Amino acid sequence: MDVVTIGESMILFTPDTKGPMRYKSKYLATIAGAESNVAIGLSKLGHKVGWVSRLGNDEFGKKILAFLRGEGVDVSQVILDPVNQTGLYFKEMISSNDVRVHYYRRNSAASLMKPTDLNESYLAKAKYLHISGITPALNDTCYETILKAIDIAKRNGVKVVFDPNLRRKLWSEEKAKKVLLEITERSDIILPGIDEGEFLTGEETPERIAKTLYEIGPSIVVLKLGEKGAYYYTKEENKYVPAYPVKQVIDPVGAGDGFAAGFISGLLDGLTMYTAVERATVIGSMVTMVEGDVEGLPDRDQLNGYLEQFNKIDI
Ligand code: KDG
Repeated sequence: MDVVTIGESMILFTPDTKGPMRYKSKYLATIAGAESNVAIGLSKLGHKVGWVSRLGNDEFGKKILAFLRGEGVDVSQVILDPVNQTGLYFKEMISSNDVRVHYYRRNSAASLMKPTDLNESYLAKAKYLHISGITPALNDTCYETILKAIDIAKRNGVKVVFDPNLRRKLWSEEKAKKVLLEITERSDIILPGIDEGEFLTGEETPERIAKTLYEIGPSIVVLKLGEKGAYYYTKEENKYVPAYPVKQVIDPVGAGDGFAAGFISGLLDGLTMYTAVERATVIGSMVTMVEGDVEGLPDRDQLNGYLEQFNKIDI
């Protein structure tokens, strides 16, 4: 595997029209989950990716499994839980700038992941382990699973890529900060949004946030700055990378996962740091122009086709 990622995927219900959900009766059912979004993004770009999780042994669990398999993600490590159900999530679109997320995932199958679920030899063979701050927020056993996965990665020279993905609905700020900093310390690469960077460091400018995170542990810090692009910080260099213009934001959820997929893909392809971050910003922006978490993730042809309009081929 090039990349192994661990986390919960859910059935995503989106009402057919914008407005408060209390007035909605028709929903589209698709699949979402930060880590599997990244897995799909990488697979579409031609990389070998495995997704580790638990799903309910129910119709929704089977739908998620079939979807990920169809997108070329290896699901051999997914455990089907006969007792606990697959989690659900609703995306209430009040407007394009006001998207509200509602979770129905307490005691879901994935929230009961535990360290013994991990297959050490499977993780050990990956080049990158991608994890996010959502999984440790789900449950203490999920937190322990993530710590064990990091231990396995460290022992086997697998690089840990961490997206803090702060989800305030899932835990207290105090606990989130403690755990996210603990994982930051043990990660090789961190990909926070600017707000998450501020939350973790107490700093305000991209330069100071990135430097502070770098000093905590990761050797590569890439800060996502939304429509302003990104800023990265490594031992060798630190630079701003501008974003490509977005015609119209249809649905911003999942952009960070597209960013992560683009960046990891760039590293796997041996791009320079600048160009890998550029690929990340491009894919992040492509995701925002399509409704759904994963539907805007491009394959190679779509990525190159999109870049051609900016006269830029192959980033
Ligand atoms: O990054 C997108 C995710 O937020 C979405 O897919 C749902 O995984 C999800 C979560 O826990 O918020």
